[in-house]
Amino acid sequence: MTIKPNERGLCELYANDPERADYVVFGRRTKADRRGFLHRAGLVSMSAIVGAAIPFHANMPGGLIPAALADSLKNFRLPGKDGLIVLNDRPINAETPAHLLNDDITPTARHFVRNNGIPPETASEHIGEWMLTIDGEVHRPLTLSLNDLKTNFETVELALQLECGGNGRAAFNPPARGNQWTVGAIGNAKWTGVRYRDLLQAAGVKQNAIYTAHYSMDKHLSGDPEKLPISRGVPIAKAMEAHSLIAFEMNGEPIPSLHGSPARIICPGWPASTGQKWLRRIELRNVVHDGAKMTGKSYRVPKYNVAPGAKVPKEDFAIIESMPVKSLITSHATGTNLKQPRIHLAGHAWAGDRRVRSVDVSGDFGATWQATDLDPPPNPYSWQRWRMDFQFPAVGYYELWARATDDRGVSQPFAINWNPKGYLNNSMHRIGVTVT
Ligand SMILES: Nc1nc2c(c(=O)[nH]1)N[C@H]1C(S)=C(S)[C@@H](COP(=O)(O)O)O[C@H]1N2
Ligand SMILES: [Mo]
Repeated sequence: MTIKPNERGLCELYANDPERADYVVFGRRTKADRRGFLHRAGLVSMSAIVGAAIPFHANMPGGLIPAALADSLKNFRLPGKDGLIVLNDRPINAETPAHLLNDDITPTARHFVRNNGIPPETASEHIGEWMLTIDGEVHRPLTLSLNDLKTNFETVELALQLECGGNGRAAFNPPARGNQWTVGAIGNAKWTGVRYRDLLQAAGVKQNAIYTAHYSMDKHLSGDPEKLPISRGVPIAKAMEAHSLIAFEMNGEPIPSLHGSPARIICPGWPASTGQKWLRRIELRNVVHDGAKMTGKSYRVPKYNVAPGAKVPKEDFAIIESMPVKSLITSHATGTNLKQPRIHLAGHAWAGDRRVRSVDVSGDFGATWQATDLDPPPNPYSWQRWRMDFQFPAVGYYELWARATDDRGVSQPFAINWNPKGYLNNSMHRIGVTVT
């Protein structure tokens, strides 16, 4: 038996249904026959997950869950990534523990990954053939090579926050289906590319255009060529915003395959799903785009607050635009044992389309708050560093809570704002530390 195209990822299978995972990997014929053998497709998948070839694979008995998989998903390794927690391997989804996000510019090795489908083969030899089409409600449809992008338009380099709309979903109760992101589906890499609006202006936006539609080269998990894994878009005004990019470099290198080579969109401050990776076509439309993951309840929340577990009619959902104000403590990890009562505490804060006005920290479960020093962003839509010296009054266990406030005065809440699909959880980040 080979792995069906729509089979769940092996990580998820091993976590939830080890019997079935074993069947998929070892292909044993009956449940009674425990001694299967690792067939080719199984071997390829298993090697990919454990992160290396398995020299003695021929000796592996069926029913043996490799220790690296049996222990927990945290042992899965993604090539090119450092310390990420893999939530799923099909499609690949991995988040970054908060304490590994301490850099002002997130290194590529620590930037989360979220795929909805099967990434295309974008080996360097194909990049010369890559073309981007801009069509639909435009006066002059364009077809541009990577070289055209680089030479015919001004190149800009910006630090941009990219956060998955579902970041924080793991805290929802009742739980929401989907990747159980904790806090690490956020990154702030340096992106180089051209302004989305420069391309649209070159094509000439027609009066009746209201929305963009993004199309890419990745395939639907089912393998069905008629289906797209994701095709999102934004209102024309967001595409025309000076910090929305068609990027071709991440942290000074060509965008790696996992992050959408050779070019992708970044609409910073909005759910990162608006940032189509492996971009091939932008269509301007005279209606709100209705592509994959635009409709139904995808990337939408109820227009009003609802009680946890509430059933909300489809027509009461609205498309998520700006992400809410949020912050992380990144200088120390939960579980850290501190040997001195005074520490330098730091992290980042961001607020979708807005700027962060202040970040406050509490060490007494929210009874009192202390202001932190907050840096301005190096450019709009970058996250902002906050820092402070924090003094613990005595030895013991403490929780440190961080709460950011945006430039309208809106702060992060204590409790999550429940919604059916588990989006936009911006409740305060907490870490637990001991002082001895
Ligand atoms: N083509 C394509 N673009 C995509 C996706 C995808 O599955 N396919 N996932 C989107 C989602 S939901 C997120 S959160 C971001 C993640 O970007 P990253 O993997 O570079 O962190 O890419 C977005 N762009
Ligand atoms: Mo996402």
